[in-house]
Amino acid sequence: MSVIRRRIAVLAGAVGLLAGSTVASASAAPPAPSCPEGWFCFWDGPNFQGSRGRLSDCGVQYLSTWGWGNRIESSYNNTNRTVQYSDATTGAVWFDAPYSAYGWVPVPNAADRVERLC
Ligand SMILES: [Ca+2]
Repeated sequence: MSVIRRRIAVLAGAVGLLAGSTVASASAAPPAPSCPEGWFCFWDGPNFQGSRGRLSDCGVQYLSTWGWGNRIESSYNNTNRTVQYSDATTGAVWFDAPYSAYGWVPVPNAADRVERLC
């Protein structure tokens, strides 16, 4: 009889552990957007959804060169330098700090120029 009671106690403990881990994963922060170290990435949709583009070079690049003009809605700068986006039509300019993610860029679907400041 005591063996059975012990097994029941072990089972109850296992169930408690499972319940605890479920609660922990539900409250965990969302995973970081997928973008390799040393690159800056951008997405067609907000919150890192849809197609992803990525660049790494220093200096100015025109996004239409890569088919990315006026498309970007979220971005993640996984480099050690600031990345500057701008919209030639309105003159709007915004910055992605090093190692920072932006689920919604300040001016969506407007960036046509990007510059990694090195
Ligand atoms: Ca878009």
